[in-house]
Amino acid sequence: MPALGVSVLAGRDGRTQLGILDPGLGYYSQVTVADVTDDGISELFFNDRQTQAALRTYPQAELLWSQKSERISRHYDNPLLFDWDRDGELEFCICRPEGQLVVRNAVSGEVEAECTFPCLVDNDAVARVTPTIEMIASDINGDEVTDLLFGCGTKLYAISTKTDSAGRLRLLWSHAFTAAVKTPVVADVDRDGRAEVLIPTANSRLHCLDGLP
Ligand SMILES: [Ca+2]
Ligand SMILES: [Ca+2]
Ligand SMILES: [Ca+2]
Ligand SMILES: [Ca+2]
Repeated sequence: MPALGVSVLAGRDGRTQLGILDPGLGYYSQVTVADVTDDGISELFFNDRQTQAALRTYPQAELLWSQKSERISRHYDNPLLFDWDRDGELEFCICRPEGQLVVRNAVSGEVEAECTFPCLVDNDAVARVTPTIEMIASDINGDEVTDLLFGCGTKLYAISTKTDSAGRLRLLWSHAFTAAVKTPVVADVDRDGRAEVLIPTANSRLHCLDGLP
């Protein structure tokens, strides 16, 4: 079982509690934790530019699975976990630079689905939407299907994970800003029971959009 280059620090004083190093594996990404094996212990997920991996952290650090074959977007490297097929279990999702969403089984790492992002006409050019910032998952229109929100340059896109017969994801809406958008959050800020999207932009503004189209 190969080791990972991981250090886990204690929250109380920042001392290293768990440190494993394998210089051959260049994991460098944001991490996410979730208990996907239902044993009460969280697993740690990586989404490096060339490697996706899940790590057990207790009672000892070891690899749950690792996949090195995907070439993913260099802009988007947060490990995104959400219940893709609404069966109560989380899936691990990544983006490919050619505009594809790859859905992996979070326990085994196996690919469960590959979907295509919608094509959009922008300035008379047809292009696939590809995130340039971290994507988040949330049901913003209340239809109990998880939606994906991400920025691409100065535009924010909301995409349903419901696919059509060709495996394409459906655009819910997009919104253009005058400056580059950063990672949004979803919250019911006016307490009307419906989600809003809060999104910062590079011109030091915070915008609030209705989650519904
Ligand atoms: Ca677990
Ligand atoms: Ca699931
Ligand atoms: Ca939805
Ligand atoms: Ca609201």
